[in-house]
Amino acid sequence: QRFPVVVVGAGPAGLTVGNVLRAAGVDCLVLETETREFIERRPRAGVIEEWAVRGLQQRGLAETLLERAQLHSECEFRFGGERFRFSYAELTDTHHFIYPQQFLVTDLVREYVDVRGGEARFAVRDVRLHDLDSARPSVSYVSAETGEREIVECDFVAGCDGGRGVTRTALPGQARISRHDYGVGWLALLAEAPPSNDCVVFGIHPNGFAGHMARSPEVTRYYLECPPGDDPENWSHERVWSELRLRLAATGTGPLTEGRLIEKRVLDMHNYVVEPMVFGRLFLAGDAAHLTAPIAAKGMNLALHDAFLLGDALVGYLTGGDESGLDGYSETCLRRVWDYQEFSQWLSEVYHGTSSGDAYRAGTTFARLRRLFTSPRAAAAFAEQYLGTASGY
Ligand code: RFL
Repeated sequence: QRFPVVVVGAGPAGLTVGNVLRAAGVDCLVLETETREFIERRPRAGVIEEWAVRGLQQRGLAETLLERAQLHSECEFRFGGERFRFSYAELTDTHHFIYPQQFLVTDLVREYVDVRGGEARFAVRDVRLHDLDSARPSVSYVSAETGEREIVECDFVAGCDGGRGVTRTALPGQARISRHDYGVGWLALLAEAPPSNDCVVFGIHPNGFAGHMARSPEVTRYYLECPPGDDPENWSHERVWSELRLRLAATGTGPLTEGRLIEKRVLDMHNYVVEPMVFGRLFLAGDAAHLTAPIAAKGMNLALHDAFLLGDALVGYLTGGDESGLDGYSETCLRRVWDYQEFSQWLSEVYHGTSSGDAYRAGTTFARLRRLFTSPRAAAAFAEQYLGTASGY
């Protein structure tokens, strides 16, 4: 079997690359270790920046999203018992779109397989990459149907298999992986409860950060800072809701709408960046190349940015022999990646400084927060980074 492109991983990155290729008539094969049903139900991200929505729209991939997503134009910081609204849409002329990741994945799979006729194999096992530094690389996997190892030859491999995939491990020793560990954990929760506020809320409290993010009219994501590696079982229903009430309390706010917790897991906050994102015929995209902890809600947005560039670059080369997109791919992606990494680090200090137990860090955290609400220029700079609208990436 032979395909011009094998895409490893059917997340937002891999499926977007697949769709861009199919729209240009380029054949590709998407390999995914999970079943289609599983990826269509896996809840993760939910905040998409407007430029990314427009990128999907330009590629015919945002029809359902535009019908169903909620548009947000403000967020709210709560600290010192007070609430502070931050109207970022006024400052940037752009919005956040709230659309659960599994809905986007569902739309992208449907479009790729059912509408554009793309090939995909789900529930494959033991994916391996071969001869990446040659002009004829190949990918092999164990098929779910036959239990046999299948080999697919190709011209390019798109490594879109996320933070726990295999494509990154195929990089040679000279690839640099920079890591940053924030030294904190977040208890990530999904509650079967309508949102308790009309926008995202960031609670900055001596007990630790708390976050509130709408996902849909029925489901809300909450976060609670906790020690890294903490056991989710340490967090009973009562403890979760009483900590959320405490850390998100502010004058003038209503009570939280509580509900059954349908997801409760501890995420250790750490980031990494792989440089370059290319080795021979392997091009990494999304979490396979760089992880940003959900601190700034950036991961899926970066995955889409890479996928737009990689999809377009592969089409340019495979349909017209234009090498420029592929040549500049890694450098162009990494500019936005590093910018978002820096923002994530800045925001992490805002969220976690107060609870660090270090009075100096708590003092500087409050200075950062106050500046957002007293200096229009600082507010504009924050909004630009929060929405990813800066030019010159
Ligand atoms: P994905 O989505 O992980 O997709 C990779 C796919 O590859 C499959 N796979 C393999 N396939 C073949 N062979 C292998 N060996 C394979 N190994 C794995 C996996 O099953 C999967 O289907 O990566 P991609 O496409 O790069 O997309 C990245 C995003 O998923 C990620 O950055 C975001 O979810 C991060 N994130 C958020 N990002 C945002 O932009 N906004 C948010 O609000 C936001 N909230 C979040 C988040 C991540 C979270 N978690 C669970 C870490 C909230 C949470 C709780």
